Amino acid sequence: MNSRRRFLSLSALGSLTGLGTVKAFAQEKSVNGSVILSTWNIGIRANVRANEVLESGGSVLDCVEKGVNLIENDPNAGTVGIGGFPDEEGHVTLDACIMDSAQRCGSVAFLQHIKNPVSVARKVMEETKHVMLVGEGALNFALKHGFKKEILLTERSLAGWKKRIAERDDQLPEINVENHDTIGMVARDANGNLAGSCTTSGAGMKLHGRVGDSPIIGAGLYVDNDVGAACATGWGEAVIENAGSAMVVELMRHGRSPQEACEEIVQRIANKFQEWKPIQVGFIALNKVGETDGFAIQEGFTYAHHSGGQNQSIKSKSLLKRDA
Ligand code: SD4
Repeated sequence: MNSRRRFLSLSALGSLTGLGTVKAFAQEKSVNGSVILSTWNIGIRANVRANEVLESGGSVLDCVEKGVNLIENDPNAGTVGIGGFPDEEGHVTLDACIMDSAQRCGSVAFLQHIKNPVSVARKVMEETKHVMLVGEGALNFALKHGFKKEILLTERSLAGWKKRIAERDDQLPEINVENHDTIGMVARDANGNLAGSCTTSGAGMKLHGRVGDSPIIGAGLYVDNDVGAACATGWGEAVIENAGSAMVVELMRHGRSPQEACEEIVQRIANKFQEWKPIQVGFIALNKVGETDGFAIQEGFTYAHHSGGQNQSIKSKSLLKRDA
C-alpha cells in the first residue's frame, strides 16, 4: 500500500481506536514494590541489572543509570554506546539524558568517544548548574570527570555502515524496528519515586551533527514524580516536534492511563506525518501507582516490564500492522 493510502487508513483506524475502545484493553492493576520498564528486547537484560541495583540498596536514579549502562557497554547492542551505529560520515555520536524524582535532569548530545553518555548526563545534572552539554564541550567535561576516551566504532558497526552506504538510494530510510534500538528506561522504586534514562547512537545514517529526541528533556524522556514517566523511541524528529514524552506525562496528569496517553500521542504524531512515508515512533509510560503500557505507530515495537520478580518482553500495541 502506498504511503498516502496507508496513512489515510491509519487516520481511519485512529478514530476507531478512540479512547472508549482503548479502555477495553486490559490494564495492569496497581502494583506494590518496584516497576522497571524499558524499550525493546534489549530492555530485558537492562531490567535485570536495574533491579539488582535496586535490590542492593541503590536509588531509583542509580537503577535507571546502571540498567542502561549494561547495554551501552555491549558492543553488539548495535545502536547504543560502544558499537553504536555511525552517522553518514562514519562517526559514532551519542545522545543521552537522565531525570530524577526531584525534577532534576542532565543531558549530553553529539558526544563522541565516550561509551556511557548517560553517566556523563548524570554528572552534568549533579556537578553543574546546567542541563545539557554537547559535542566537544561534553567530551571535555567527560574527560575531566574521569571518563575514558575510546574508539566506539567496532568492526561490526563499520561493516553495517559500509553496507548501508553501498545500498543507499535517494529515498528517505524506512524507519522501523530494524533501525531503532534506543534504550529508554523508566522506573519506580518501592516508595513510589520515579526516574528515567535514555541513551542512543541515534537514527542510523543521520547527518553528522544531528541530535535526536533522546537527549531532549520532554521529547525523548520526561519524569514528573507526582504523575509518571515516559520515554520514546523511533524517528526522533517527530518526537521532538510533538514534545512526545512530556505530552504523554501531561495526559497522565489529566487522568489518562499509560495506555491511553501513549496511544493519543502516537496517534497525534501519525496524523501529522500523513504526507510522509510511515515512520516508527513508540512510547512507554509508567504512572505513579506503577501502571505501565506502551504504544507505537508500527507493529514490531517491544518493551520489557519488570515487576514482582517477573521480567517479560511485551509486544506493544500499534496503530499499523506490518503488512497493512
Ligand atoms: C533518534 N529516537 O535519534 C532516536 C533513535 C531511536 O531506537 O529511537 N532508536 O531519533
